[in-house]
Amino acid sequence: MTGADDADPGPSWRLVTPATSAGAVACLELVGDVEEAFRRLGLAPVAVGELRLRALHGLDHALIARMTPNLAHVMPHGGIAAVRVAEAALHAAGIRRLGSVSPRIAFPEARTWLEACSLAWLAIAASPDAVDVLLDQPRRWRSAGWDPDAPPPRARNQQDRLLDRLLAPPLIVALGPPNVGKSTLLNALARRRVSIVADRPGTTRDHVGAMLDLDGLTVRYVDAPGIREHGVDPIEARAIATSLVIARSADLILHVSDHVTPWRLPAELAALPTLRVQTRTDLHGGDTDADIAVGRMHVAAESSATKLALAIRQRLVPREAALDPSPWVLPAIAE
Ligand SMILES: Nc1nc2c(ncn2[C@@H]2O[C@H](COP(=O)(O)OP(=O)(O)OP(=O)(O)O)[C@@H](O)[C@H]2O)c(=O)[nH]1
Ligand SMILES: [Mg+2]
Repeated sequence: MTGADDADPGPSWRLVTPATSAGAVACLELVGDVEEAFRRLGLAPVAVGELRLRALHGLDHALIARMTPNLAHVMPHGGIAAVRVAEAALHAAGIRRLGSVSPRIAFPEARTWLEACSLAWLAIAASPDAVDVLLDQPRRWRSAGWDPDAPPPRARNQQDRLLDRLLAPPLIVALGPPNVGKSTLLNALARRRVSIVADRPGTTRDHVGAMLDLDGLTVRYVDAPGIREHGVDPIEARAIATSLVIARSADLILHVSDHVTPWRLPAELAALPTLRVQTRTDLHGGDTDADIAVGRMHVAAESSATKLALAIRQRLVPREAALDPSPWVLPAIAE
């Protein structure tokens, strides 16, 4: 890992908070020659360890936190337009934009390289369950006799890649024939009405996406239109085709059908990890070869939704993987 300011002593910056969604406060990180950055931005200096409110180019006020000689956080209001204006001011001041910053620079409070990497991932990890696992890494590395300031002594393995799903949300796509309760499943998992439900085939015309917390694992969930060949207009046919393309990159396909509507996954998806979900067991009874059977599903149906959430979570990041005391070789943070 190299510090962003190793090669170039001039100031640079990166956006820490997301560029495409609004928040109460945004965070822009100044790296390198921070004094020079303040001067170019027309800001009065802020000493190391100080937190100051400063007018930013007459357009907003920003809290400025100066952590170290070569690191400061500039925190204006977090509206998308406000951040764009701040970005334009940095650009006009000739301050170079970076994709990311070495964790050792971004987290000066970290005592080791591993601690810095864990904190860097903690700042952007998607799942609540990532917190405990990341914070436990220094202890796990010590128990394994690994040096927290040296590259890990083994390559990343399958277990590491499973845990990566706590950092970036895995993709789940629910596929099945029309009118078997796919959208009802999404609403029950989300505990709110995200997708329209009706007792008629073709209710979901285009795919519906949602971020869900399934027992501590954050996932990207896509509810697809019912897959059918007959009685489909060209728009629905395109929506079905798009869902099948999205499904090709799924980490898990939910193969959803009820007892009276047998259905096969399209051949091109057959090799993907699949959880077979049988729905509407209260109407049509149970089956034998499904991985999980659910019935009486509706938004308030806690027990079936909890059972399904646990089953999905277990397929994607088994509890045992998170609790396994062996160290996690974290993915590299792009620099
Ligand atoms: N009795 C009962 N009805 C259910 C259950 N789950 C869904 N339904 C009903 O089944 C019908 C179809 O549900 P949807 O969730 O819209 O089905 P879908 O698979 O999304 O349908 P398409 O979007 O058309 O593919 C609705 O009337 C639901 O209320 C269940 O567990 N029990
Ligand atoms: Mg639907």
